[in-house]
Amino acid sequence: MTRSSRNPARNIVILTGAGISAESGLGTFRDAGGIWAKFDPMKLATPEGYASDPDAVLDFYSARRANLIGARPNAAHLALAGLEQAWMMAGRGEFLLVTQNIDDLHEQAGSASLLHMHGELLKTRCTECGHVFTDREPLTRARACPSCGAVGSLRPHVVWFGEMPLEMERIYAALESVDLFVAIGTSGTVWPAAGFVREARAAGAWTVELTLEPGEVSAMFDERHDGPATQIVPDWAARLEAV
Ligand code: BV8
Repeated sequence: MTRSSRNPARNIVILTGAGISAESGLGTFRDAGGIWAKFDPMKLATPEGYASDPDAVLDFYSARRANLIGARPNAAHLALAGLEQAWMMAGRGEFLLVTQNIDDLHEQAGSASLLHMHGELLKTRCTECGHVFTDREPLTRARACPSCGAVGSLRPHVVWFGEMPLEMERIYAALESVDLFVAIGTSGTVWPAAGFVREARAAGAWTVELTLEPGEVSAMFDERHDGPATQIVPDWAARLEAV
């Protein structure tokens, strides 16, 4: 199959990163003033960090969880939810939204065919029994697991550095038959997500990147659009719906 933006795409995979939520007031990671500029990810987003100072890690995620409670989806999130509905109504093919983000703004916007490869900030996991539950409360070591009753075993249900991202088989299966791969608001810094564009190209897909500025794998994309997500994503989605 020739790689061309002209083939009306059937199977689409969209990968989003922190940049799509930036205009909803949630911090990115590597932009100036980003989260990792203020906090050391190796101390706060690794199993080793959690083992050596659980209270510091639980406080870090509790603060991000509190910050998320008031956040709302922006025009870019809403445009992707609208594109998914149009795609499914037209019976065009498969639609999968893979997000690296741990916020719930895609859900709030109405996205349904969605998976969080790095977990979810509003979910908590028990390290004793593995129970995962929706949780908007601050995380502390004093809390007990609602399932097994263990105390001091709760952690955020997010994927830390060195941990296996979630639903990788489902993602790689989708990338094997993708016609159109779109990365939105991600710097292409974190693996294995940064390598998805390579899998998509190997499947013969047309690849598009929509971010504020080029990132670490931008050269691998067939097509790029620079700008704030709330401006470039709705325009891009509207053009795609019209194809
Ligand atoms: C793993 C959850 C084994 C926690 C996060 C090669 C292969 C495999 C692994 C590695 C490898 N090399 C190195 C590794 C290890 C590591 C890694 O990638 N390290 C990096 C730092 C080099 N990877 C891992 O440990 C992963 N696990 O590898 O397991 C394995 C191997 C193979 C296959 C399976 C398993 C686990 C990584 C997950 C870590 N957890 N988050 C938390 O959030 O606290 S990662 C964290 O950074 C975020 O979740 C986010 O996903 C990620 C990437 O950040 P971005 O989303 O891209 O955000 P960033 O700030 O970087 O960029 C913002 C972008 O937005 C920019 O492009 C900017 O221009 C743009 N932007 C800004 N404003 C706007 C905008 N765009 C549009 N509009 C705007 N307004």
